[in-house]
Amino acid sequence: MLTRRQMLQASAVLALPSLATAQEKPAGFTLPKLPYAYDALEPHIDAETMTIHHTKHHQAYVTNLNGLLEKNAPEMLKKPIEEVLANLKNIPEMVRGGVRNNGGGHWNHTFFWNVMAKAGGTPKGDLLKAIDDSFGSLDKFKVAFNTAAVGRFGSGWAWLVPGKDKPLTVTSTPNQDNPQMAGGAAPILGVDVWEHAYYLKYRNLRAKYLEAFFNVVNWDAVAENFAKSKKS
Ligand code: MN3
Repeated sequence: MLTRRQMLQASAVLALPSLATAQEKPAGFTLPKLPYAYDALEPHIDAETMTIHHTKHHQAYVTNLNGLLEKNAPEMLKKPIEEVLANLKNIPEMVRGGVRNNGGGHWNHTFFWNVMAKAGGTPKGDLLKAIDDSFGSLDKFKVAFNTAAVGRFGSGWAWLVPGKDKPLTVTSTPNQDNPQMAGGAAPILGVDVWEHAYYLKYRNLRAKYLEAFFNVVNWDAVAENFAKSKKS
C-alpha cells in the first residue's frame, strides 16, 4: 500500500512534462515584441527613436541574419542565437562577418530592450553591494560606465559585466559585438551607443543620451541578470 505522501509524490512525477519531447525552436529568427509601448520611455528616449530602432534597425538585423543563414548555414536557423554567435568559426568565411554583425545585432538589441523600463527604479540588495564593492558607489559606477560609452569611438556598446578581480566591471565593444563574443561573461547591463539610438533627440550629444538612459534602466532586470551570472 502507498501512503498518501507517496501517492502525492508519484502523481507529481507523472505530471512533469517529458523533456524528451521538448519542442525544437522553429527555424529562423523573429523580431521580439518590445516589453513596453514605443512611448513608454518618454521623455528620456523618444517614441520615434524607439519605433525606428525596433521596427527598422532591429528588424533589419533579424532579416539579414535569416537571409545569410538560409543560404549558407541553414542548420543554424534552428539554434538559439547564443549558439550561432559561439560558433561563428563554423560559418562559411565569406558570410561570417555578416552573421557576426547581424547576429550580434539581434542578441544585443533583444538584451537592450529588456534592461530598460518606464519606471527604472534603483539597484538594491546584492546588486547594489556588488556595485559599491566594485566602483565605490552608484554614482562612481555611472561615471565609469558613461566614460566607457562616450569613449567608444564610432559605433558600439558599453556593458556592465561580472568581473574577475571585482564582482563587476565596465567594458565596451565595437559594432555589434558583445562581451560573450570576445570570450567573456554575459553582460548584466548594456547601452547602445550607435547614433541611431539617440541622434533624433540628442543629435551628436551622446553624453546627454547616456544621462537620460539612467532614468530608464530596469534595475530589476539587471539584478535578475546578475543573479543568473552567479549561478552559471
Ligand atoms: Mn541599435
